[in-house]
Amino acid sequence: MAKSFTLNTGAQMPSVGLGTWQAKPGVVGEAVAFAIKAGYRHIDCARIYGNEKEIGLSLKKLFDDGVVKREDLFITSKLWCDSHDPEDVAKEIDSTLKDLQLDYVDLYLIHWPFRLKKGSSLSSENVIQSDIPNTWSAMEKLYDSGKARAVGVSNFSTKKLQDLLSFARIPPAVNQVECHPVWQQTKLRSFCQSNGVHLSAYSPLGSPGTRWIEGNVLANSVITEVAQKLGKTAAQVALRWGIQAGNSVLPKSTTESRILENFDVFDWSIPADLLGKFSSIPQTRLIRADFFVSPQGLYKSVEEIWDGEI
Ligand code: NDP
Ligand code: 1BO
Repeated sequence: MAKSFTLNTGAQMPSVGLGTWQAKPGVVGEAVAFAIKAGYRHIDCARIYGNEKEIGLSLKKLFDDGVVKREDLFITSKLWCDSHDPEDVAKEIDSTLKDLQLDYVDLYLIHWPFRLKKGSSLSSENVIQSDIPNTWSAMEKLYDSGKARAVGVSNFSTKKLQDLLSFARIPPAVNQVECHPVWQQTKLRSFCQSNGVHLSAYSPLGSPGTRWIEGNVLANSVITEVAQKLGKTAAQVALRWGIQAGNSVLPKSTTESRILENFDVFDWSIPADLLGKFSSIPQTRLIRADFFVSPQGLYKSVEEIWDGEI
């Protein structure tokens, strides 16, 4: 069930993609190769992750060795916050394509709806006013050029997505956001579904390796109880919940056994009686994006960042 989802472009997006944020140099290329040999066909990248060059080398070897064809893969990358100016949008995708050694990406996303001064670090003092209509227009040109076969956004609240849909010539195909059983995005998911925007779930395991995140999704008692009943791991249950909710899921791992485990989510499902239990889980956003917020800055609270969806 749901090995892929159909985007509003007509393209098929495989429902499980390998995440690559914090996948370290020296291991990310091996992880990508291992995942593709295990059957993954979707890799989630971003320029800011600093590892696209190594991923590109790995992809080239897989193509050269005949392991997989380019057209059978779904590759995503993202425009970083310091490159929202239209002239930078075109340059940034060219750098990504050069590093990934590709002619096109299957999906290119505005990574965050917030803008940083050119060349500056991710810190609230570097945040400047966004101009999403202007940036989106440059994204549409990438779609027109064929360098991005679909364009979309990431970390857009329902309000920001609604605003974008009101002026977009090409509607976003995807909104990639935090989503897992402890942050289910019920309102945003329903809005996405009604407007033909696919919700892609980042941190689908709750990002357990990220130091500054508070909370342990995989230890949640509903998830562990369902896992025990079904003879699956907590990670598999979290991923399967996401797919059954209609989301693609992007688990990151550079550990071979976990890469296999996270892909073993297709020939079983969570039955309706157990699925119902997920609605009782208290909800908490884990990636709050405090790094864009300061009392003296453009955005003064986390509530403001997410338009109250917190
Ligand atoms: P995940 O929820 O995918 O968790 C990744 C962590 O879980 C790693 O520490 C990994 O360790 C560990 N892990 C993986 N599989 C298992 C398993 N089966 N059991 C137990 N632990 C496991 O977090 P991410 O935050 O990385 O999100 C996934 C991807 O989503 C990112 O890599 C990125 O591609 C994307 N993303 C996008 C964002 C955006 O702003 N658009 C923000 C955040 C993420 P190990 O590798 O050691 O196995
Ligand atoms: C700041 C976190 C970005 C990961 O995609």
